[in-house]
Amino acid sequence: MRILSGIQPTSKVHLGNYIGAISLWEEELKKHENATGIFFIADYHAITVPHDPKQLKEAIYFILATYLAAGFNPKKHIIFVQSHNPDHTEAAWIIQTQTPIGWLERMTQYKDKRKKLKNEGKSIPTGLLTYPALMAADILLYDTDIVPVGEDQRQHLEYTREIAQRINNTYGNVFKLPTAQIRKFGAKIMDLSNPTKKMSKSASSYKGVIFVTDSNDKIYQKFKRAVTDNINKVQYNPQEQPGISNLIVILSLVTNKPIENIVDEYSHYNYAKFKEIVAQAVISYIEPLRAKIQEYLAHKDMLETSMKEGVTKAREISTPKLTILKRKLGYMTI
Ligand code: AQP
Repeated sequence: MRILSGIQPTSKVHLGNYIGAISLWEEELKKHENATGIFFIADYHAITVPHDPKQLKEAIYFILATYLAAGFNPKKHIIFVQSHNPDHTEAAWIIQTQTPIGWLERMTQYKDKRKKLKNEGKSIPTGLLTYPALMAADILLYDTDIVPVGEDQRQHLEYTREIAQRINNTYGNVFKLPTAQIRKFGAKIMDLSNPTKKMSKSASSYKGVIFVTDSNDKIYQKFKRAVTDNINKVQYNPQEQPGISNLIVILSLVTNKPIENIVDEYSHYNYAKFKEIVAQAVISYIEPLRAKIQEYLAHKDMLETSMKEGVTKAREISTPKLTILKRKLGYMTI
């Protein structure tokens, strides 16, 4: 049983990435005791939008330090940097050639990011369109069973299954079909200052984005200014009270209490007091994690050794799979 997922080093990890994705990886590993976790740093995905080369390396170290701080053991699991394994880009090329272009053009994330770049007067990188083919390669090369992700990746996972099926139908069985694992609550943590928008690394302002590196005071201030409504009742009602409902979901995930219990406990609180409770709970959740990340970042030599060992283990799985794919397509493999 293999559980695979990744994060792009486009900037620091935010609360949405952490409680929407990383904590779900932990839960999945707990559920499937003998599973191998394959967790990578999706650095080739990070250049599908304009990026700063000076910051890429630091962001890669940061994501790796976050994985280790979250408790994923690199001796037991496989933790590596995507660009260290060329099998991904090679398989992605083949997968792209088998993908009807309309399948990629209809992807919501492509349409949203394209619109944003256009509005900023920037050109649209082709990689933004072909990104899902690379993501399919990331997953399919490892005979992955489960892919724990946030809601925004659902469509890419559906495409991954469709293209795997299409290649299997055309060339014979090559790929295992993976299953997406998406949270019922918390699959889409919203921006605190704009609760109808996803909390995102590429937000135009970070007023409503909680980074795991934010100081306690900054976290407190961001929650204090979180946008709510004038209904003035703490209740779970995402349509009419997206801000308060988002805070309820966040509190539920960081305290591991069901939504109903949170609502029962706090329904009589005023918003200012409730925001304080959520801020304190998030600070208690993030503080130890932030300290561990800093400890790992102080030992870059150790992080580099871990990356090297991780990619060796990754290639033991991905290279034979790529060879099978190439043979099925009629290539000579030597
Ligand atoms: N707001 C979110 N709520 C829940 N899950 C989320 N994820 C991202 N945002 C939220 C999940 O985190 C994992 C890693 O995401 P990613 O780094 O691949 O990039 P992304 O999905 O595109 O996230 P961002 O932060 O919005 O990055 P940018 O702005 O660079 O695009 C994924 O499992 C994702 O679903």
